[in-house]
Amino acid sequence: MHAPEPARSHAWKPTPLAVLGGAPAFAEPLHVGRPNVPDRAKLLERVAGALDRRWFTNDGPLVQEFEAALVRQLQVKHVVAMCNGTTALEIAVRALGLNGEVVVPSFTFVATAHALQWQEIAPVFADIEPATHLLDPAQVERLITPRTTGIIGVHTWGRPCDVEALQEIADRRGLTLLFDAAHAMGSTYGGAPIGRFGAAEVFSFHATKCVHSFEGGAVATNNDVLAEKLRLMRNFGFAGYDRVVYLGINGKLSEIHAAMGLTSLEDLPRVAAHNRRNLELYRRELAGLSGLRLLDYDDAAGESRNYQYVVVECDAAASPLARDELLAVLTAENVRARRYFYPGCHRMEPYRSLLPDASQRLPVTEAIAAKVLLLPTGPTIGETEILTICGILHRAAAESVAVRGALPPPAGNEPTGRIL
Ligand code: T4K
Repeated sequence: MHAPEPARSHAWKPTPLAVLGGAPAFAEPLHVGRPNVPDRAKLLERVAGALDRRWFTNDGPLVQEFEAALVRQLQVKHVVAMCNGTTALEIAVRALGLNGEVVVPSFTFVATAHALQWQEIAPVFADIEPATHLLDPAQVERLITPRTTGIIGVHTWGRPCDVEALQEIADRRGLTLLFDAAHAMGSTYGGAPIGRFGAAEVFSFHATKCVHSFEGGAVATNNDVLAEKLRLMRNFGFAGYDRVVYLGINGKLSEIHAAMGLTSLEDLPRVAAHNRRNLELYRRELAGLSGLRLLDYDDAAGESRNYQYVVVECDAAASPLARDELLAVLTAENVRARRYFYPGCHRMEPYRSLLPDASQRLPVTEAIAAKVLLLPTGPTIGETEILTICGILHRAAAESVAVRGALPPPAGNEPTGRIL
C-alpha cells in the first residue's frame, strides 16, 4: 500500500514509480539544457538576409550587430564574439598574457580548467563557499605563489562571485582577474550587468544557455588595447590582407550563429521571467521535503538574474534518499536531472593524474559535488512538468524503503579516466 498523498498541488503519479515497475511519467526525456527557440520568423528573416548578402562569416554585419547589442546589454565598451565559450576563454587567457599558475575553482565546467591547461598553464584549484558554490576569496589568497599570474572567478549558476574581494586580492598581489561568465548573461552585480568586471568577462552562447547562438561565446572588456588584441587573435592575427601582426587562431563566429544570438538575446526577458516562475513553483512544491535545499539566487531588489538553473542540494543525512538515488528515480521517469559539476575538475583527467592530492584541500567542493542535482527548467518546462517532477520526488521520499530496495547498490563513485 502506498503512503497517502501529501496536501500539496504536485501531481501524484497515477502509476507506480518507474523504478518500482511503473511506466515512466514522461514519454520523452526532459532535459536540463533544452535549447530555447526564440522568434522563428525573425530568425529566419535574418538567416535569409545573410544568404542574400552571401556574407557568411569573417566579422559580417550580423556579428557586428550582435556585438553592438551585447555592448548595450552589458553596458561595457567592447564585446568580441567568438565561435564558443571555451575558445573565448582560451583567447582571453592568451591575450591577457596569463602563464605559470592561475587560481580557479574546481567546481565549474571542465572548460574553465581546460582553457588554461591547453596552453600549458597550471590551473590551481581553490575551494568554494558552501552557501553559494562560488570561489572563496580566502582560499584563493592561500594558493597564490610566485608563479601565479591570475585568478579566474566563475559566476556559477549566474550568481555573481565576490567581485570586490577578488579584485582587491588581484590588485594587492599584482594579478590579472578574469571572469568566466558563461552562466551569467542577464545577471548583475551591485545593480550593474556582469560583463564589465575584472580585466575581462567571458560568456558562452552554447545551445543550452539562456541566450545562445547554437554555439558561440564572447569576451567583454572595457580595455581598448585588450579588445583590439582579442579581435586580432580570433582572426589568425590578420590586421589586413596579407598582414599578420600576431599569433592568432580561428575563433570567429559565423553569420548564422549571430542571427540566432541576436534573436535569442531579444528573447532574454521572456526566458528569464519564465525561469523565475519555474523556480518559484519548484520552491513551493519542494518545501517540506526533508533534506532538499533549493539554492537561492541572491536576487535582492535592484539585482537581475536569468534563473537558468534550478539547483537542489540533497543532504544525505536528512533526506530519506541519497542524491544518486533521487537521480536514478528521476532518470527512470525520463527526467534527465544532472549532477553539474560532479565530480569536480580535480577528479577529471588530466587533473586527476597531475594533482592526485587535490581533493584533500577541496573539502567544500567534494561535499557540494556529492549533493547537487539540477532539475529541468526553461521555456519548454512549465507547471505540468514541475508538478509531476515534484510529485515524483515526494512519492520517492514516501516510498523510500521500497525505492532503495529496488535500486542496484551504489556503484563506486570514483570516476576513472586516463590520459590518452
Ligand atoms: N565555463 C562554464 C562555467 C560553462 O558552464 C561552460 C559550458 C563553458 C565555460 C564553456 O562554454 P562553451 O564552450 O560550451 O560555449 C553543457 C554545455 O554543453 C556547456 O556549454 C555548458 N557549459 C555545460 C554546463 O552544460 P553537457 O555536456 O552537460 O550538456 P549537453 O551539451 O550534452 O546538453 C545537455 C542536454 O541538453 C543534453 O543531454 C540534451 C539537451 N540538448 C542539448 C543540445 C546541445 C538538446 O536538447 N538540444 C541540443 O541541441 O554540457
